[in-house]
Amino acid sequence: MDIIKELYECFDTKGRFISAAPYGNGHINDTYIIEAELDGAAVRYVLQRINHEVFREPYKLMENFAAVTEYLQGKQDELASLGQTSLSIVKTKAGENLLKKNGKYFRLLSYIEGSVSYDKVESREQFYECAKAFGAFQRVLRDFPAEKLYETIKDFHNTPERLRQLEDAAALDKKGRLAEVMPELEFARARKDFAGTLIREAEAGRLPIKVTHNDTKLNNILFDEETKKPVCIVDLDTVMPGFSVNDFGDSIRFGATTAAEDESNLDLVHFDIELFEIYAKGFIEGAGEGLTECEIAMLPTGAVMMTLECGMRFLADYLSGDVYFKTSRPKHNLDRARNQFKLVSEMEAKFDEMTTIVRKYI
Ligand code: ADP
Ligand code: GN1
Ligand code: MG
Repeated sequence: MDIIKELYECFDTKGRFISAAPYGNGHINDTYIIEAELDGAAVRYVLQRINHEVFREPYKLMENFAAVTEYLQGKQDELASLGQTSLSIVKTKAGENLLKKNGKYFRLLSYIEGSVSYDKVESREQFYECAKAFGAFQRVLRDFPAEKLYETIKDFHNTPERLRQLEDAAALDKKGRLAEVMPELEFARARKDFAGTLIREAEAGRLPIKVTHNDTKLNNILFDEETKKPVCIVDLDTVMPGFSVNDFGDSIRFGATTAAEDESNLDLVHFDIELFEIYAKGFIEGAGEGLTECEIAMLPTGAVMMTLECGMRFLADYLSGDVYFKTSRPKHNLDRARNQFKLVSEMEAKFDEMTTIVRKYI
C-alpha cells in the first residue's frame, strides 16, 4: 500500500495516512478507502483510479464530474430536503481535480461517513427509496446546462450502436468464442428493430433529452447505515444528456430481479414485476412534474432496452476477451449476458402488465 500512501500525499489533505484497502464492487474504476488521522480523529477518503481505457479523456471526465458536483453543492438545500448530500472532491496539492502519476489517473473524494451501498435489493422499501432518489436526481439537475457536458463515453446508451459493436466483436471473434454464443447473438439480432425505439421516438420529437445519470444501479447510491435512506448518489462519470427512461430502466435491470446480475443458474433469475411497480411509483414521484406523458408511457421500454443493451455489452466483451468489465471467473461476462437476456425474455412476456402499471401514473 506504499503506492497508495504516495498517491494520497499528492492531494491537499491534512490527515496523516494510516491505511488503505480496496473498496466497493464497481466494474470499471479501482476504488480504495483511505483511513487517515487528524488531531487524534479518524478521517476517511475514497481514492479512485479512473479507468482511462474506458474514459479516454480523464481530464474532460473530471471537468464534468466537478461541474456536476459543484452544481449539486449549490443545490444543497434541495438535496437536504431529500435527506441527501453531494460528493466533494479533494484537490491535489497543485490545485487540480485529477492526479496523473505513472501514466495513471486518480481522484480523491471525501468519504461519506455512515454510508453503505448494496449489490442486491434488500427490501421493497429500500428499492422504493432508491427510485425516489434517482428520480429526484434528474429533477435536481433539470436546469443544469447540458451543453457544458462532455460525452465521456461516446454513444454510451445508443442501443443500435451497441448492437453494431456486438456484431463487430462477433466478426472479429478474437478469442474463438463465437460458436459458443450463437444463441445469445441471435437473441440480440432478433431485437434489432426494437433497439432503435427510443432514438426513433426522440427523432420524432416525442421523447425529450435530459441530463441523466446513465448508470443507475443500486450500488451507485449510498444509503445511511442507520436510517437506510439514500444519502448520496455516486459514480457521476457518466452524467450526460440522455433519456430519463434509460435511468429508470438501468435500475430495473439491476434491481427488479430475483438474483444478482452475474447469477449463472438461470433458474434463479426472474424479473420481479412487484419490484418494477414499486420502482415505477418511486421514480415518478421523485422526478416530480419532470416526466412527460410520453416518458412515463415509455418506462417499460426503457427497462427492456437497458437490460437488452447491458446483455449485449457483456456479450460483446466476452467475445472481445473480457477487456472492459472486471471479471473474476472465465465465463463471467457470458453468465452476465445470459442472465440479462433471461430477464429481457421475462420482461417481454410481462410488457402489457408493465404498461398497465405505468399508465396509472399518467
Ligand atoms: P465504479 O465506476 O467502479 O463503479 P464508483 O464511483 O461507483 O466506481 O465507486 C465504487 C463504490 O465505492 C461505490 O459503489 C460505493 O459503494 C463506493 N463509494 C464511491 N464513492 C464514495 C464516497 N464518496 N463515500 C463512500 N463510498 C463511496
Ligand atoms: C458498469 O462502473 P459501474 O460498475 O457502476 C458500467 C455500466 C453497466 C454496469 C453493469 C462506465 O457500472 O454501464 O451498466 O457496469 N459503467 C460503465 O453492472 O461502463
Ligand atoms: Mg459504480
